[in-house]
Amino acid sequence: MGYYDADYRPKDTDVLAVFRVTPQPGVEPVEAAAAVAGESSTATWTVVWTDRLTANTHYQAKCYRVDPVPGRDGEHLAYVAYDIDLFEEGSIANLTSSIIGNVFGFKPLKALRLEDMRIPVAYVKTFQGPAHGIVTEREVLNKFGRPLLGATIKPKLGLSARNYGRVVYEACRGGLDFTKDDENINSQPFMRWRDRFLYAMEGVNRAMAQTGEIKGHYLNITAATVEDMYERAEFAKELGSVVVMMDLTVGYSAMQSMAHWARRNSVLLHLHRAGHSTYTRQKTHGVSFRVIAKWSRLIGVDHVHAGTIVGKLEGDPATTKGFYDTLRLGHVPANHGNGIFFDQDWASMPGVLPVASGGIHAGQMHQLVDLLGEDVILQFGGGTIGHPLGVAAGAEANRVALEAIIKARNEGRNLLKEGPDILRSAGQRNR
Ligand code: CAP
Ligand code: MG
Repeated sequence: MGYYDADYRPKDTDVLAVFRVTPQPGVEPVEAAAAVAGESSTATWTVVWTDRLTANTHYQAKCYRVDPVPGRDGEHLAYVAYDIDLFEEGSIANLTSSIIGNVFGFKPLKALRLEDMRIPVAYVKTFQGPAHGIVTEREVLNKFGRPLLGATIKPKLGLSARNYGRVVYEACRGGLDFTKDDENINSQPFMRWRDRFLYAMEGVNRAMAQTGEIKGHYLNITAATVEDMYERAEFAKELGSVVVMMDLTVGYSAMQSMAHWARRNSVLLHLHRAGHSTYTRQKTHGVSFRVIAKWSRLIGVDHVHAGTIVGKLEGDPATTKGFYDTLRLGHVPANHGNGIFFDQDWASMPGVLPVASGGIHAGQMHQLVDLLGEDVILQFGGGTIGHPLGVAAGAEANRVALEAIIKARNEGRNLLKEGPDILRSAGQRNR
């Protein structure tokens, strides 16, 4: 029906996608791949009379290449090109309704994974991108040449607002740049959102006065409705917060609304990728996080969680490097080793600060800085609040470890070899 065309040469303005397709037994890979192209663009399950009423075939997505995956029985990589006319300008909801709308439940497929996308410059330019970006954020915070440090307040749920504010204060005065609400802290009976905002900001303000540094607490504005989210964001701004936070669970349109709000109000916007593993983790089905990273940059968040390599959560170094490059570089070259299938030109769209978080601590600082670089936020929740000498001591340990590692790095020393020794000597000096 025209959805497979091996001679098609993608145009510079086409949106490209690569899917890992595992057809059902007996289904030809090319047939399955063409079905993916059809279902994610114009097709229904049969030929319809009205097909002939559309002006021309450029509305049909084209699968232009299908490659077997070496060593992975039954898996194929299918490359699909979509004409830019198929998408509404500046709408992730519309883009995703096409690309991942129906096709993942398709019967001829045993499994399907969206591995990567190339967003053409013409379409990139219809999105606002990060409200601030890495350079502006550093200027706002007056912090340069090192990763930023944060901590998620723990336990996740159950603290009263006043105790919560105490932890914010201790962590910020001890040396962190940010503290953070957890993904599932919204407005529960044990701590309503206004109380949390008031006590957290009191902690931030006291720590700023004491240290002379700019500090922030990511106030999670995630709520049942976008109207509630606006109300919470406005209150955060009124209290002088430099940053607000939302969870991926709020959905693409709510995230785009909040990104517009953040830009209009000059407040940094942090995105916690809560829920992503339900569809990013399986290697043959779902959506790669690298695609979510691209959508997040288009949406216009300033921070997004992007994995750690070390720590309690799953992640391998090459793939994680691919996520970080996708978020930070202006032009991302294709690199199959890192899971990046296409060159991506961001057309000067500012970068997003990746956040490394999940079971990490000061003892891994040399690995974290070496693997993730300086434009990153390192977040230690348990790794700050679990310190045997208290919250402020935990924060200080992280700050001292980071500064020791940055100093060694600036002196050109090998962190991965020397890491623990550098930390030990910094610790002794500190004592
Ligand atoms: C980390 C964390 C974050 C995860 C998110 C948690 O706490 O608050 O939500 O790191 O994962 O609830 O586990 P700790 P990711 O610092 O105490 O481990 O960054 O991969 O999205
Ligand atoms: Mg959390």
